[in-house]
Amino acid sequence: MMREGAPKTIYRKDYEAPDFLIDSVDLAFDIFDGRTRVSSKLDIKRNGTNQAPLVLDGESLGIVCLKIDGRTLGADEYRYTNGKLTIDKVPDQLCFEAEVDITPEENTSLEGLYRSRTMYCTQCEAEGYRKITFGLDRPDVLSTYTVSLTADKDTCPVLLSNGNEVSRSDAGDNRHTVVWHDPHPKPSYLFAIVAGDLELVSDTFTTVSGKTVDLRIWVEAKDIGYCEHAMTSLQASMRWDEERYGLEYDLDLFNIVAVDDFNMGAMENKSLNIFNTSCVLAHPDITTDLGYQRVESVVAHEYFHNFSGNRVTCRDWFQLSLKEGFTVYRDAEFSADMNSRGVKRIEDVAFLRTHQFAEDAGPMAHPVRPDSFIEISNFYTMTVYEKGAEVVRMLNTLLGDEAFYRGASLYFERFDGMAVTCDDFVDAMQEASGKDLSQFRRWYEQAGTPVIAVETKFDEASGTFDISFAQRNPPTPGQDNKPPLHIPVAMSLLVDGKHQDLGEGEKERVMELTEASETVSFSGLSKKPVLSLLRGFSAPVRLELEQSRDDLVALIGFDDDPYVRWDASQRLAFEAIDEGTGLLAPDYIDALRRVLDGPSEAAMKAQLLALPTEASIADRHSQSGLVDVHKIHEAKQRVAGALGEGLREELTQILNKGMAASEAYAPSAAQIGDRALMHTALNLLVASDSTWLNTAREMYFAATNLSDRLCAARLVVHYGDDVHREEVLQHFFDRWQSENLVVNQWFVMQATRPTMSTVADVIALTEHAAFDWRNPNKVRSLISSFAGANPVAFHSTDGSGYALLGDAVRRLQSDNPQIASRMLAPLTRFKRYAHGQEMMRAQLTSIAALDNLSQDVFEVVQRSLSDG
Ligand code: B3K
Ligand code: ZN
Repeated sequence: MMREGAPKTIYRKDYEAPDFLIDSVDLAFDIFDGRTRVSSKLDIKRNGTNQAPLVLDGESLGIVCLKIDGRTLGADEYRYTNGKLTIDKVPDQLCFEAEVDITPEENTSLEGLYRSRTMYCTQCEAEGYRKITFGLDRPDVLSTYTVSLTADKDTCPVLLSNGNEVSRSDAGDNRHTVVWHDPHPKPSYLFAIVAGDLELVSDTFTTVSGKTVDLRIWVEAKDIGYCEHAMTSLQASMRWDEERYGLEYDLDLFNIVAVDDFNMGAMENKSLNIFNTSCVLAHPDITTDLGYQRVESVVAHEYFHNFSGNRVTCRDWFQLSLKEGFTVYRDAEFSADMNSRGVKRIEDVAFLRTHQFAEDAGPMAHPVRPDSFIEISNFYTMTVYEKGAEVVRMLNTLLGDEAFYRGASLYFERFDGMAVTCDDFVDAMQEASGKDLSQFRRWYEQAGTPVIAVETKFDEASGTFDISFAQRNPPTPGQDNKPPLHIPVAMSLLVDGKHQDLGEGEKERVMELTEASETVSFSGLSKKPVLSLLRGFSAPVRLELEQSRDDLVALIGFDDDPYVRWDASQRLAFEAIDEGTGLLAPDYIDALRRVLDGPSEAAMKAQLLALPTEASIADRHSQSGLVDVHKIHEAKQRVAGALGEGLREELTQILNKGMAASEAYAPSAAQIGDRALMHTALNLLVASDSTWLNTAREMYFAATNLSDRLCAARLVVHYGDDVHREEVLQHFFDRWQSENLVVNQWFVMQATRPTMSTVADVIALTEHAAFDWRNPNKVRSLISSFAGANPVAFHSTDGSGYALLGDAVRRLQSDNPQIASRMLAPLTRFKRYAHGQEMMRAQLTSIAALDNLSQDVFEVVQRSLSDG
């Protein structure tokens, strides 16, 4: 269902404290097949002195009865329109009661209370609570909740809500009731219930002070064998938050429920986290290495929200990055500690630079703390999450660990149980460190990716090296002129492969840029140094820095910063790809050969060897002109082939060693690195000579885990002949059709085949029995990976790829506005492309003309069409 009423822009500057607060909420759910009755009782008090009417949020609720202080309201005593219930004259303190009917079975938006396969579950963030019952559905109204659930004993044996179980009783008629109470006041967006037929995997965690916490993971019976990794990840997260931030879990029970139909990855409801099955289930047969790491990081992310988000929450949704940016930073540091720190950083930087930079350069660009929105669901973005995490990382870099953790502790103590702002967070950091962060706050206000142009000069006679920096902040929609930001730039200097002493024994220095242009000098150098700049990717900026091929080769070989090494190898790859012939300079091949022969860990070798994604090449090209995706694809394939050819011996060795490995599968950092390197090797070899597809086919049939199986299958499906492609696709489906998550990968592999005929294949697959428009994972696997990760097919010259996406959005947009709106992203950046702009625009225009347009899709389409 769409929101009622015309789309309305909401501005951050218009924030006002609520007119009323709710101390406690009593809810009773009476769940029947086809109808759920929700009874609520709210203890409301006026907040302040104005005599404003009581206005409660509530969307599409079937009112059965409303009462104030025990008296039933007549129909003339309230108005219920456009999602608001208004009662004009109310006392300063009152007990409001409502009985409403809702129909979770018909809720296709997957927001509010809905049904997924064998269970009922809720998703309230950001504004789903109002689809369940009346309330003040805003994050700055915190209440304690008591929740009673009544349902059929056979179909809903498990009844869960937040907090602790208080009682269970027989309700007659084969029904039962369970009552829950959560002692921690919380906003409505953290409320949750689950009712269904679920099985349990349980374990415990003993906190630092010796308290035993019950950990329960609830899944459908068929998935009971897939919970171990999530459980270990949860325990590791709980320990990490104690050790790193001094945060000890605050209840005796922590639940995770796995749900198959879910709009995003997971949700941090207080003590009742609800997860997309794709982010919690794991087993070598159904989960890739990346999948294992994703489960670990999402479990940690949601757990970490218990403090950064739940105990200290957001005052309003403009502050979303307060909880999301900080929590992404926390989970990234956790994953870095659990796996390879350098490789984790490279993966995150690659993602940010490719996807967040593109968002920041497109029509949806917005500050980490947005100034306005129509639909808040559209602002769960890479800017709010990933760039927001970079902003917190920069604070850590500027303050140093000690002051940063003091600032974090001050923040958690001072604002415990409160709903606060990004400024409150920076205030705590500033107070704890004594550092002036006034200019730094611009990172929250200014959209767009800063560009730093760097020039260097070496004076041989005096041994002086000057580095000058010029900072530009390009215009974004609604922000034309922006003052300079406070940017930490970590650097070091190498001479003959050695990091130089920059004074007082320091080998790395963090420079703090604050001006539009500035210069630093280093003297006493015996030779012109090689500059190692933006170490650790110390700020989310684009660097314009010319370095010679020799310098880049030296950085790959000798720098001790994984990001700088990787960036240097990417730059050599970019040059080779842009050059276009597929003839590779020997220094590039030699540099990579030395990497492969050298001591780096396997995962790092794989990163250094891997060519940039087509999306990141496109982003780079978009800086200086229009993007030609077909040309990029061909040029990259040629370079891949030449690399495979040039390194054939080394790659063959890696592959043979990998295929002979007999260790039992483990998602350990070491094994994951070995497999990544082997897969990169096979990819390059196949690009160089298609007879390697025979090896891929062998690997497919011999594989004992999904990572190997999928790497091999993908190669055969993408590059093999029709016979082998069909053979592998059929075999894969026959073997794994009962595993939803594996079938999703089967869709992805077909949707990303880089050829124009994929358009027809994807259209045909939407009719496949295993496809389901109502399941977001299926839609993402088939449609979003086609549009987002297959530029060659999506940008088919006849426009059929755009039409496919346009049709999918038109089909979904009123049933599930959130998914439809997210899916649209690849069409919104039409201005970047050399071809197809008009056809992309036509799709957007036709979506804009729909008469039942959801406000989610409306906002994205409108911003895209009015850009520039
Ligand atoms: N906080 C949720 C995201 C909710 C998205 C609502 N449209 C998951 C997370 O970031 O942890
Ligand atoms: Zn989050």
